[in-house]
Amino acid sequence: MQQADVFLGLGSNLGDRMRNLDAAIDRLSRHLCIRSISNVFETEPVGYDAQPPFLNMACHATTSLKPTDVLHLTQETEVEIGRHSTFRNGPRVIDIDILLFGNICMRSDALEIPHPGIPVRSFVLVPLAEIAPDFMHPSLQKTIRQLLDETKDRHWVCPLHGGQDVSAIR
Ligand code: PH2
Ligand code: MG
Ligand code: MG
Repeated sequence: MQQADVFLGLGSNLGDRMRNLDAAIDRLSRHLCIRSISNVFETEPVGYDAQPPFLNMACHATTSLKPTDVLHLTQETEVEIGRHSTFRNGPRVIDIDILLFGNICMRSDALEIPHPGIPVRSFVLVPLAEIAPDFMHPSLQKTIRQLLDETKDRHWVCPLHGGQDVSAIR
C-alpha cells in the first residue's frame, strides 16, 4: 500500500506528562515512520475545567497502515503507557488522536477523520501549525495556518521552555 501522511495530536495531564509524551513517540516510532514532531505546549484544559493543565504536541508520520490499524496502534499505545478510562474531556495519562490522514474523510462510531476538534481547539492547531502550516484540511479546504488564524478558541497555549525546541533537550 502507498505511504500516507498521518498527523497525530498527543496530550497528557496526569503523572510525568513529558515522559508520557516521550514514551508515546518512542512506541509509535516502532510502527510508523516519524517525520517530525512539534514543540510541546502547556495548555489550558478544554471541556472540563477542574483538572491540571495539559501538555500537548503534534507529530507527522508516514505509514502504509490503514486508518483503523493506526487507530488500534494508538489505542494499544495509550494502554501500554498507562491510560485508564476516565470520562469525556477528563484527565488522562496519555491521549493520542488521529488528526489528519492524507486527504481521507471518514466517519464511523470508532473514528472520525479529520478530527472534528481541529478547527475549534487551539491546543491542536498551534502544535499542528508548526509542523504542517500548509497542509490543506480535506473537508474545510483551508490550510492549518488559515484555521489557526480563524479559530475563535481563546484557551491559553504556552510554549514550554520559552519556545526552545524541546526535541533538542530531550
Ligand atoms: N483533550 C481533551 C479534552 N480537553 N484540553 C487540553 N488543553 N488538551 C487536551 O489534549 C484535551 C483537553 C479530550 O481529548
Ligand atoms: Mg483527544
Ligand atoms: Mg482520544
